[in-house]
Amino acid sequence: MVNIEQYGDYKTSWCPGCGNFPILKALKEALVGLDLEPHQVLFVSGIGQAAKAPHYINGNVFNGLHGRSLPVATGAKLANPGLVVVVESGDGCMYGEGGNHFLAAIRRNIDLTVLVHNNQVYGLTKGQASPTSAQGFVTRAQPDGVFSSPFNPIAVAVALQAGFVARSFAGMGEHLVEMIQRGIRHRGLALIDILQPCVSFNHVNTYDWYRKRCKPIGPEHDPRDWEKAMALSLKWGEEIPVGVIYQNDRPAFEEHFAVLKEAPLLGRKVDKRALEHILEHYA
Ligand SMILES: Cc1ncc(C[n+]2csc(CCOP(=O)(O)OP(=O)(O)O)c2C)c(N)n1
Ligand code: SF4
Repeated sequence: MVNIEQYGDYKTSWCPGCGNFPILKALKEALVGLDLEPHQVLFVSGIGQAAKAPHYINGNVFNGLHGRSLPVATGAKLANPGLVVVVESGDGCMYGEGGNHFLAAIRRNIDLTVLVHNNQVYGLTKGQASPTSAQGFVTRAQPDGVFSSPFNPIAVAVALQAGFVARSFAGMGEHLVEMIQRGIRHRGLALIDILQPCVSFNHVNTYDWYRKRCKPIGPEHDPRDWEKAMALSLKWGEEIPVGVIYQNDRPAFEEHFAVLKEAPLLGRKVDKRALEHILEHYA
């Protein structure tokens, strides 16, 4: 049996009270609950406070460039489909700098679990607006308030028929553990947008603000009903639905490759003659 100590307990550089702490705890609990050993998991991230999460957990890690976690995670999953690949990102890293990769990964439906620590702000670079900041949100860089309308990651993911789309909140530990576990079990791309208070640079969307608004989605919602999921994805304000918003069973990207059906690419020997033949062809 796997235990939580195997995932380590590290000193972090996060501010006391940051919403990243409960997300990291929930991730460890989810992995332990699924009986996954650290060596079976690859954590991939970009740059930002959220992207530091893989530094504070035992497992395989690739820390890439800002916004570039998904291409790395895709390559790793194709090379070794047996790995559980968890992508950890901030909202800026995923929906801003990595926006196009986000769209491509959803369309491909790669079997990745994408955890977005959504604090509606750029935390690491000291509080500029992010793509999910509300209109009118005042920062030192946007003293007159944000002019642009916020990016709705849930609506975009549902519109593109992502494999699994869920929302949770850092202050709802058990709910978050369940969402992460369901995301990991899902074969295909699983997006879990996690509402994460940033106690230093977002004084609007606080723990209390979310606690008053986050409402678990009831059993009356069928996540396989795309039109209802689309309508639910647009709900935000006095009531914010948390839970599985949309799910489907379309094949994961890696299932389309005949070459992967034989065995993972990882560990295969290079056929030198075939390689020489290809190189000669392009010489
Ligand atoms: C290409 C590129 N652009 C900008 C930066 C500067 N930068 C580093 S972290 C960051 C914002 C991170 O915000 P977010 O992804 O929301 O994560 P958080 O720190 O809030 O967890 C920015 C703009 C960078 N490192 N690389
Ligand atoms: S700046 Fe915000 S997101 Fe970054 S560690 Fe501090 S509270 Fe967390």
